[in-house]
Amino acid sequence: MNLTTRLLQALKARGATEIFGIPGDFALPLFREIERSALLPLVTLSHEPGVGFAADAAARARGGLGVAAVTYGAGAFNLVNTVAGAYAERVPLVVLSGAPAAHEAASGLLLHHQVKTLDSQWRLYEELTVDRARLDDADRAPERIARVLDAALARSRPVYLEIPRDMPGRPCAAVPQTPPFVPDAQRLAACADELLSRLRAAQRPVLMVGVEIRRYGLEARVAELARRLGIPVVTSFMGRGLLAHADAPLVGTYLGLAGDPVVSELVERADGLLLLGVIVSDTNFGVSARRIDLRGAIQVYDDNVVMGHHVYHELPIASLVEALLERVPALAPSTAAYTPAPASVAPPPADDEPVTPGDISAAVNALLHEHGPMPLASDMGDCLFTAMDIGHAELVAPGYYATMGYGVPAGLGVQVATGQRPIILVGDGAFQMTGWELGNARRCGCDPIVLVFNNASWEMLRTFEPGAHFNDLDRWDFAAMAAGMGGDGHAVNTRAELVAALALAHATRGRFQLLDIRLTPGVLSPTLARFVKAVKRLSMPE
Ligand code: TPW
Ligand code: MG
Repeated sequence: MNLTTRLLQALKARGATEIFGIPGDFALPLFREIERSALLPLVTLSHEPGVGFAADAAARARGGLGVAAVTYGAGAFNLVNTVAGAYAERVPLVVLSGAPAAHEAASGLLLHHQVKTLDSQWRLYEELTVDRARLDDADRAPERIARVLDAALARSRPVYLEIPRDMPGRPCAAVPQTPPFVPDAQRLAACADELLSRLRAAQRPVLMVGVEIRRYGLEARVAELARRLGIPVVTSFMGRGLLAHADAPLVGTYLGLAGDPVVSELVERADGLLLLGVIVSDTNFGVSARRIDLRGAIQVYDDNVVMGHHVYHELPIASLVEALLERVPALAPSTAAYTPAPASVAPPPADDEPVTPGDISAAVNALLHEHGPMPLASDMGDCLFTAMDIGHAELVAPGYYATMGYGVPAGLGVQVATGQRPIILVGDGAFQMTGWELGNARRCGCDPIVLVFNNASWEMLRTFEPGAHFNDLDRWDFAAMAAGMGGDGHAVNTRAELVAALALAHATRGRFQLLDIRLTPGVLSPTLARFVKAVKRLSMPE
């Protein structure tokens, strides 16, 4: 077997179900072997940012590795922002890049796609990945591939493999399995005991879950732990959608002043706040009414556990959760003192009023209530805050890194990897960046429902810079473009049209359905309106 076959087997064994990519001459031999081996389907898109976002969302939605394959230089540099986002948001994304062969590198000529040196790309990726290897030696390739892919999974961050173009067809041995890391048993025991005694001493303990519990496949175990401990659970902003299908005492999502006051009160008044896999970022904690004393909290993140002045290193979250479960017997669950208010499921009135973002969340809530859950993929913009007003659905979104352009390719990634039809939420500005990837939906076997928040504006920026003209966009006719890309477009101006178009879109399978929802600039979702008010209040001196 050759190097590509061995690589694909190793990717598959680590959860990958497809490869997103765009070829180039340095990557042609790799793509040729990928296609010939037929081990993993190759899904080509139009632009490398789409490739990166789709692979990232595939990994988030199904677990295991996401894979993006590109050519050297122009391809790999085009991918950079998406890998940065995956690093920031803890996604095990594997970048496969073609590269010049060793004899070409020695030719003395500058090679096309080269920047400063032939290593410029490698050095740039050092900043974006937790491990890297150049597969320029078929004998050493198996052990390098194992080390790099297992680092991606263990640390839940991107990695980089550079494959010189004379290598993909070389004979190669099988890729070994890396034995799982076993943490120090005494340290693990001491940490679990201390953590539990702190929680038991608390009058008002709260468990906040973040993205790590999804990345490490721990949702069911964490739900079990929460039930046994009998403590209320909230998700972070970025963790929205976690535990959506688990039986956990889930109260809601913590959004500080922008969110449900019951949840905010619970978190901000907690005297034993356990942050399990939560990224302690401004998007998760920036708009708190009362500053949360993180030194009083228990933070489990990135293989470290921090409690007060005690720090336990090299304790993977999965081991810790198991150690806690061993110590907390499966007793009758304590009284569930907190029951979230059921989300309203009434659709907006079918009248001739203009649509607001709040009408969109209401319409989606009604749709999901009637027809069952669908995963959401959201871009950055008011659409992401609208997603917070949609009942507890699975969600992939760039909640912390906050890059635009994620929504449409992420929706394709979700459907390719899980087979589930998604609802994509995207602003007009973000659609202008990567919306064209919808033209690939038919070929990928995808038929997402795409809700374009068309407010002719970079509205989120306008809220902070109200006087500026540079945030104005033209009013693009996205509905008219859909047919040219192989989908159906629906222009939506009124609430009656919104309800009707959403029902029709849901009933129509096999083609993407784009609702071009014309919004009035300046009209925000309820959550974004509260968020803006909170940011202005917090940044304003008394
Ligand atoms: C890759 C900065 C954050 S939000 C925003 C910009 C330009 C406006 C988004 O406009 P859109 O949505 O999509 O029409 P809405 O609801 O606000 O009208 N470049 C990148 N990422 C980010 N985050 C920016 C710029 C930004
Ligand atoms: Mg907009």
